[in-house]
Amino acid sequence: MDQNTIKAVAAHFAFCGTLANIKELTAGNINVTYRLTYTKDGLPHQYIIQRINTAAFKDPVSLMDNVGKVTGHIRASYQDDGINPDRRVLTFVPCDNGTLLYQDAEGGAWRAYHYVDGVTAYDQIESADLFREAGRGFGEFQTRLADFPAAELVETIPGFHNTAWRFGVFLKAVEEDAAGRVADVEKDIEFFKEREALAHAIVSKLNDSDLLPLRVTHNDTKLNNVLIDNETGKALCVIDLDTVMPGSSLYDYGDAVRYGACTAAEDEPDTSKIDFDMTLFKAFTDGFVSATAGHLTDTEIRLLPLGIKVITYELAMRFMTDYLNGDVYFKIKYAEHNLVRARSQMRLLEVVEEKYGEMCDYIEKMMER
Ligand code: GN1
Ligand code: MG
Repeated sequence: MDQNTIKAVAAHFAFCGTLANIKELTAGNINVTYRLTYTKDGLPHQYIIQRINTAAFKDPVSLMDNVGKVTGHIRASYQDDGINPDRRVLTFVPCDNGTLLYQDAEGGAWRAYHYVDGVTAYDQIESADLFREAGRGFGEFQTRLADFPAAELVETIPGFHNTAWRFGVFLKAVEEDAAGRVADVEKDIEFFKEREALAHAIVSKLNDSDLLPLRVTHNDTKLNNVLIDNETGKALCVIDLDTVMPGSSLYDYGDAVRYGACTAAEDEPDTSKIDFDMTLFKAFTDGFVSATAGHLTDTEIRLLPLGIKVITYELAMRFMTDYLNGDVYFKIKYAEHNLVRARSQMRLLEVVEEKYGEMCDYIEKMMER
């Protein structure tokens, strides 16, 4: 997007000072993100401005309504505990229509928030301690939202972690073969069909609230969505709140471990580099379970490793579905990017399957303690 477009959009938000710099941040697969630096009286003020992908998020008004409510709830919860919330929760900037959402003449949907300084959003794990902190951060996020009235939230992407529904969408993509790619990936398609049971493993239990309650969850717990304080090494703030909606704690836990305990990038083309680090698994589990203490049921804790398997299966299948559909959902950096992503997650799932028993043993021992 050209700088003049960004400048024109930025003019609608209540930013402080004069715009001095625009930098695109490319980590996300869905929205388009820029960091803006303003200056006033020689001091910098930094903001993030994002164009919401309205192909993925069809109702940006409700989305920002969710985000406003959730951040308000978390802010109040820190204040009640006597903790300054400023670096603990995102602070959104209103625009000139008085809401948190600006819609441009072309239908683009924009929002902005204060950039949190002195923190790092890690793309890769650097130590077990860091991953334990990430676990604590995501666990605390869920705990702070435990008393949030779920009925007030709109489902921003209906069926987002309904793996059974996603399996149906995958089968439809195979049947339609929109991009003419099915013939080349028959074996990959079989991989998902053989494992269909995984598609139902969590959603079939989710209706039983004593076993697996529906909670307000984050639903996109990649490591770079928790900001770590550079000085203390502690998890400070959970970001990317677009998919906060009713869900299962197993998906939040599972998605974070899927991403963080893997020894290679999510889109690593050389699948021989893909392994699953049990030390990191243990560290994250300790952090997450300690920060959700008293909130998770015994069944949820016992099923945590299932969350890793199911979300890895789900994401591999989503990448494969998008490949079959002709790359219409995830941003891609090269032609076969979605296929590479799918195969890397499929390899990861195989490794997770091998280590599954060991993970369950760890959880059982943890529960005896
Ligand atoms: C997308 O854009 P980002 O990185 O926040 C996707 C997640 C996937 C992730 C995989 C709304 O998240 O579900 O796990 O890519 N978000 C959406 O990298 O589909
Ligand atoms: Mg996201």
